[in-house]
Amino acid sequence: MSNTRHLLQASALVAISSVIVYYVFTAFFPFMPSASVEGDKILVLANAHYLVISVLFALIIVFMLYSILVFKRKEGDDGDGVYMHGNTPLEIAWTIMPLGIVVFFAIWGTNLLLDINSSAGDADAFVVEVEGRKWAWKFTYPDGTELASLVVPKDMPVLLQMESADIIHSFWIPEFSVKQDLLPGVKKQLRFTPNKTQQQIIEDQFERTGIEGYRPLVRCAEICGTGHSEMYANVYVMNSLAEAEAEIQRILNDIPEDPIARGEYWWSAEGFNCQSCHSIDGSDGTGPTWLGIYGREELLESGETIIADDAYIQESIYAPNAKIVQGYAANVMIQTYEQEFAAREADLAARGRDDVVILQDIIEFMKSISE
Ligand code: HEC
Ligand SMILES: [Cu+2]
Repeated sequence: MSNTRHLLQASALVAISSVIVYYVFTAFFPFMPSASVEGDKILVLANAHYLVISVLFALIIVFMLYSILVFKRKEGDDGDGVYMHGNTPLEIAWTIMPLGIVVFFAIWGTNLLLDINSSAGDADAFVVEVEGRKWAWKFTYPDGTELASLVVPKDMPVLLQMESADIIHSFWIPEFSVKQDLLPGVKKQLRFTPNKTQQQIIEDQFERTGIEGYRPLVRCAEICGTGHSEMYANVYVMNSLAEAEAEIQRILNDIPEDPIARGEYWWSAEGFNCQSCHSIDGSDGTGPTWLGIYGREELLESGETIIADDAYIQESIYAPNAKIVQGYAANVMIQTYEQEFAAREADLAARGRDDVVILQDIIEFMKSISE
């Protein structure tokens, strides 16, 4: 067989293998379906990477196997191989081509990053202030409402003004593809334009994984301590700005009527995420379990014991460092709940719900799991 025939044959095999490798890659490692304008652009770039990776993989494997199988030593052939010193055109080609590809991707990637981080649309953006802390997210909306969930409109640029209250956290919603670290004392921005509603995101995921009950979440992508895996928040993508504003009001007002259930709501990730440190099933966490807490005899760091009554619980929440439970650390629990409860109660009172006292709800809930 002539050299040209070999080359043509091997090239055809590379082409076929590339396609197969690409399909196997994308079947085994499918991308998260994108739900933002930025995510769509990033997916095109990521897909191009997959393509190049597939061709390179096929190129190496096919030429290697082809050489091993086709140029195998024939029976009785004891001669030396052809002596080759090098092949200058080939060497130039395999230097220039990869360099070209890498430079091409570098330019593409840089432009995309500049485009995604561009502040050009900020004037029309829906601005949300984000605070990350151990271990919860807090979102403050343009009208001042504070919530533990992120609500954004579809087809409108969203600008997040983000800061951490304690250590480094990282804001990540996988379906929007963008991610940004939050640093204490530094405002960081993150921009994205959602182009799918929450319902569409859920349907996409169901189609991809067959798993029911998926919901889009903000996650923390920086290992930030024991409660790291509990540091999440619900994401609601609404059809329009008006719907987003209505949804913020709905979430704010949509709290359980029964004080015990409401106490549990405040404990959960939708409320103040006390659950990231306090269990209600008796298991130990960063803080003591709430199971059986009401009326419990607590041994304090000071060596005293105290009965957990209303006054002690109130002090433990509003001034966490006043008394430290033995075996637990001071300065871990958030110190600002008094103000945060007051702010939430004011938001509720402004909408006619002046009956809600968060501290009382929490105590009622604690009593209900202390029988
Ligand atoms: C970042 C972790 C963390 C979060 C979040 C947190 N706590 Fe705590 N909490 C602690 C730690 C640690 C202690 C034990 C040290 C101490 O006594 O301050 C504690 C102690 C307490 C105690 C006293 C417990 C006892 O057994 O005597 C109460 C009550 C309490 N927390 C309520 C809350 C409430 C209510 C919330 C949510 C609004 C909350 N905590 C959120 C870490 C946390
Ligand atoms: Cu975190």
